[in-house]
Amino acid sequence: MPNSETYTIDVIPGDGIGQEVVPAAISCLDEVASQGDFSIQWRHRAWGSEHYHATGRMMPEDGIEQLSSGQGILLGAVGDASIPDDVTLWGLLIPIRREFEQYANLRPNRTLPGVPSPVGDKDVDMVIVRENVEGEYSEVGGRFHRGKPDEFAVQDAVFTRAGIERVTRFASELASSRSGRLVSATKSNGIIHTMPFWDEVVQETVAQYDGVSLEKVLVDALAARLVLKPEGVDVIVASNLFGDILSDLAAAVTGSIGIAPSANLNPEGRHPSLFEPVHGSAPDIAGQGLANPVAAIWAGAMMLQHLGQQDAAARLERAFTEVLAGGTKTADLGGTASTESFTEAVLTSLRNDPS
Ligand code: GGG
Repeated sequence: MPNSETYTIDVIPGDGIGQEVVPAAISCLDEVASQGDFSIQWRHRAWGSEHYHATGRMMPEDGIEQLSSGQGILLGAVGDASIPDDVTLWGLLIPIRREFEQYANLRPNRTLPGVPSPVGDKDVDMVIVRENVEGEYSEVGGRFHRGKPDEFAVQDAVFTRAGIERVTRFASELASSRSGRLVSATKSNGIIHTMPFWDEVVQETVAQYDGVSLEKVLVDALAARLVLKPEGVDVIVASNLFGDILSDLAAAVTGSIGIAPSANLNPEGRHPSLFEPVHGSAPDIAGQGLANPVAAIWAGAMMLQHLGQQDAAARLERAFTEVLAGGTKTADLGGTASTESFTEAVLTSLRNDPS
């Protein structure tokens, strides 16, 4: 993609610390853009829980239509104690993922210099590919006999052949560009319909990729392995729920959920993709300047990569890595830096990067 391009990006800081980490990411992205001779036109969307209290909706009725003309979306966090979590998530993030067919949720996890793992000296460099639009996150089901002693709830997971195939193709291509090793998270010993189907379709799909080996691992055993022996795990393909849980776990193993980014990709480029930190709104620390902006900045770097600005993405990753390695860290990593002072340090590092 040529330089001197202007990208139109929708920005939804959302709730809690989203309001703090997104401005931090924007200032780093603007800086790296000015150095790379491209620019970003931000379309600010004040959507989220405050919007819900004012209008009864997390985003306007035509929110998806408004976003559809942009080239990407940068999101902070959703979740507020005053609104049920299913309302916040299903009112904003999940419809965006689904309407824009962002079926591949890429979640990298890497040990960074200066960031110790809470479970000892680990050398982690893995990517979790989370199926992002179906599976356990399903609207099929219901609550019955409400308020009665025999009340019950049913939730049906929905797995489609096409859905499993496309995310597995994505993960296989990624594995092929890395070590060639792909792990599939399953639970086909206990979940007797959907998970054997998942295993079968994953296996058939991976077989089409020469040089990609497949290891099928029960998700509980995989969780233990990510804590005890994460070295050697490279690319993981997982269902919506398993991928969500494993990626928080992997983030914690590499030091903090405050450093984990994610890209919700529509790989065919028919719709905008969405970039966000893995973490949520963290109401316990919101508004205090304590939030770690690394995950949001790193998500911004993933957005640049997706837009074809590889050099700028690499500069940005180098900058926050250098700052962490130099010992400037927020409280979640045992440091004393505020969101603002950490971001200033990244901006200084960017300005001093001669390349
Ligand atoms: N950074 C976006 C955010 O707030 N995520 C919180 C969350 O609970 N997400 C659930 C999910 O990704 O399925």
